[in-house]
Amino acid sequence: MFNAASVSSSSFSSLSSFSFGDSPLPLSGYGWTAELAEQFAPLAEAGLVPARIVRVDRGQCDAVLADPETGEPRTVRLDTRPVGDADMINCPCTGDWAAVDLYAQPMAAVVALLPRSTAIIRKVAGKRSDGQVLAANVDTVLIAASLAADPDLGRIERFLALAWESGAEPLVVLTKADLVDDAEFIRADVEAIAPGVTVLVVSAETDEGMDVLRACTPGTTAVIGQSGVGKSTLTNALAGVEAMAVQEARSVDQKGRHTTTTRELVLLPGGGVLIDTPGLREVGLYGGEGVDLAFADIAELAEDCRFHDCGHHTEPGCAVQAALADGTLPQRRMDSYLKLQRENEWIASRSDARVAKARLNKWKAITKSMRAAGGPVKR
Ligand SMILES: Nc1nc2c(ncn2[C@@H]2O[C@H](COP(=O)(O)OP(=O)(O)OP(=O)(O)O)[C@@H](O)[C@H]2O)c(=O)[nH]1
Ligand SMILES: [Mg+2]
Ligand SMILES: [Zn+2]
Repeated sequence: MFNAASVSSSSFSSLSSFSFGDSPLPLSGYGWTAELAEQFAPLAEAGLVPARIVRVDRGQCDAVLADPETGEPRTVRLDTRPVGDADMINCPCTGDWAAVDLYAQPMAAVVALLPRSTAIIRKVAGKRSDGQVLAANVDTVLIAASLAADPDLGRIERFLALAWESGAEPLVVLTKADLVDDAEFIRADVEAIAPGVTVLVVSAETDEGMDVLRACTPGTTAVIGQSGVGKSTLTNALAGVEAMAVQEARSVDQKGRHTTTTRELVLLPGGGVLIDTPGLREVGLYGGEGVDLAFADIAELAEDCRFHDCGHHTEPGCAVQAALADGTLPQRRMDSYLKLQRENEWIASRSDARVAKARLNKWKAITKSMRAAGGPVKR
């Protein structure tokens, strides 16, 4: 662990002469770029150093930064409390780029986060409408589903909407190919519900398809999916080390045991990093365009509807209804689309309500303080 207090101030004087614009960038293996360095420049001038968060715990995190003495990446423990009381969406998350104050007391601390290029955000479980960030600054969202069970197409569609919404590129990986004979059929079924998305068949057990997968994961990849589908096994296979604990062999129907409990970023030997995540039971959508991107086939059909604002119900000349009637668009997929769309509308209405309420509270606070000060209250 890095202990800021034990490092003499002279060793940090080299920081000012440490240019991230130079090549090679010390954290480039973790995704640091010249653009990020440019964005970070004012913070560097203020004496802060950049670090990538690899794991978050309560009030603290592990992050990788360039050792001020050697320039080599090293993992340090940081206090996240200075930024921790932000709302759930803005609090530090695995994959975030942080600005670190190495001299903070009682320990080195994250004092700011760089704006995220992408973020996987789901609605938290239950009736609340808050969002939770699963991973930040991700280039590829790897959706893992097991071939050992019947593919749950609706769930994969939901994951795809979540992935598209993040701004990253989705990739579907069907795992445990060694356990089935008809992987190709299942792959075709999944491909049909994932327009524009690559669907791979792999086995971490036999190494089938793993080379292709390796080639598909440059930059930052986040693995999401249900518990037990083999996310951590894939992570270990790609990382080439036992970075993550995997589930002990168990019967397939034994539910409710999650092996991975934290989101963790690991370095891949061929370049890039991978974020393993705990199994997702509830995957609520948090609004946005993700659904339309995941159902691009329906959007494309809708372009041929006679009416521009067709609701695809009983309108004459509806191309979507025609596709449902002739079977080119399965009713199951249409129902799935409508369900996710309704969910998004609910979230949107809740978010608007939340924003309106926040505004109202702010107004109340202002008028209250003005009254207290005896000033005029304008309406
Ligand atoms: N036969 C076979 N078993 C696999 C394969 N990949 C994973 N498994 C097994 O599937 C089980 C679950 O694997 P994990 O990697 O722990 O699953 P996970 O998705 O990380 O699960 P959570 O951390 O709970 O979300 C383990 O017993 C693995 O050994 C595979 O390619 N073939
Ligand atoms: Mg796991
Ligand atoms: Zn229509």
